[in-house]
Amino acid sequence: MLDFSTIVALSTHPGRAAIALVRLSGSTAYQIVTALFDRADELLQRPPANAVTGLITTPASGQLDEVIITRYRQPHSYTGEDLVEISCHGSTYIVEQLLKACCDLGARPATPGEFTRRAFLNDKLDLTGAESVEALINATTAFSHRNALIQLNGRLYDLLRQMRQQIIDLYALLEAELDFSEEEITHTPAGELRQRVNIIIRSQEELLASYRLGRLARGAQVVITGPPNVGKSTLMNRLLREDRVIVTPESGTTRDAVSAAIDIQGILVTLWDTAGLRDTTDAVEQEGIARSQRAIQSADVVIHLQDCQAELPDAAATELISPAVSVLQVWNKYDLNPQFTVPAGQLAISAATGTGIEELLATLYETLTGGEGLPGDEVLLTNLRHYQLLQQARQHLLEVKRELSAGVDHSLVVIFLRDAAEAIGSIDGSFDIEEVLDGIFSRFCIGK
Ligand SMILES: Nc1nc2c(ncn2[C@@H]2O[C@H](COP(=O)(O)OP(=O)(O)OP(=O)(O)O)[C@@H](O)[C@H]2O)c(=O)[nH]1
Ligand SMILES: [Mg+2]
Repeated sequence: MLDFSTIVALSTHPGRAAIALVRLSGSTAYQIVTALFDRADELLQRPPANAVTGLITTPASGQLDEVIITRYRQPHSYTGEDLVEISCHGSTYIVEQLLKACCDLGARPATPGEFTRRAFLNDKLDLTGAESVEALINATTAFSHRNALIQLNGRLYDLLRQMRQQIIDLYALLEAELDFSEEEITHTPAGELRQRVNIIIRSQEELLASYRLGRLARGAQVVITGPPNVGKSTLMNRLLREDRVIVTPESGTTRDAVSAAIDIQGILVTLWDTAGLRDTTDAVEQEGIARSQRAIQSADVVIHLQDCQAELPDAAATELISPAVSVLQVWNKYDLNPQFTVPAGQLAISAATGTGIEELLATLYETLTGGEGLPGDEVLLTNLRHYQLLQQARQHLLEVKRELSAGVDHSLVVIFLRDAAEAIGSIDGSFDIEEVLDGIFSRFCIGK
């Protein structure tokens, strides 16, 4: 059951800070503030979205803080409900006392995402908008920020709406034709129907293909692997530009898979330094190697590092890497063997001196983006849920196409069209197809 009781939460980061923001949303939000705030009368008399400074006093703490309160009136608030934002000083004691006082007056602590969930339930945001808020909050690079903003601005929503409308128009047309015999109205030729379906499938495929780059908005996993002592940890430190992981002349120094993030031209890359792969009886090292193997299996790109002084190429890592993963073959310690002939399509570097590192970063970027680089301004699919639902919609339209080619009646075609429209509707949360169809049929004028 939906619970619309008044909720309260700290919206800024927990912990000591100059300012903290506490939000209250729901039908009793004004009442609660009235009980705590000395200038509540003025707050409620002024037009909404005006800030009022005053004192908060709670039964448990007495006078608590000087705060600034802004109130928003439903439906013109983030949640669509009466909403109050209290900016207090960012002391953990003040925040704790304020939250407690609100709860004593009948509010309950909000669950994660509940303010945005209410915004969705009150039609302030569609699902893609709600998800973009989360993506925007988590954006740490220019690329993830750009994608979240495009989605927040509703451009993905508009694209999906348009696609779904084309499907519904087709559905409405065929549904209407099913009700009439050949003599009563002229039926649309199958060739024309197929063409309309093809146009929609093409736009779906274009959007689906954008996921290849769009998924990078969530970041990428890059694993450094190779035999012991080839300089994996030295390379990790070089790429991070800090002395993060332990480097020694001993083999088997790194025992655990260690990760850290870097920004490569807007892509958040999580780098993994791993234990060198070799046969060992040491239990800790064996566990480290098992972790290396798991990291390799979930990698987007593997940097397979080898020592360019080695007599034989390393086979241990090669066996582990799935053919689906991109591998960069990189030869390290080039400073110790400058005569080394670099095989075509591979790289030679010196993690110790920095030679070849810029080239490695450029190659990494190129590999991650499939040589295309990051796009300028177009809408990309960044979310696996969206990708899967759009893929489902495409499958349904392929069935529509098959049915149309088989030339039988259209009773199955309308079912598949409906499924396709529902799959797309599930992306933005507007899956109530009946409502949309009501609107369409009311515009139809077929006289019966
Ligand atoms: N001359 C030279 N020495 C390097 C280079 N890269 C690493 N080394 C040295 O090689 C030794 C091993 O380096 P690590 O980075 O610990 O190697 P690793 O691959 O992490 O080794 P394990 O963790 O044991 O698997 C250290 O003494 C490094 O200083 C390089 O490019 N040139
Ligand atoms: Mg190491």
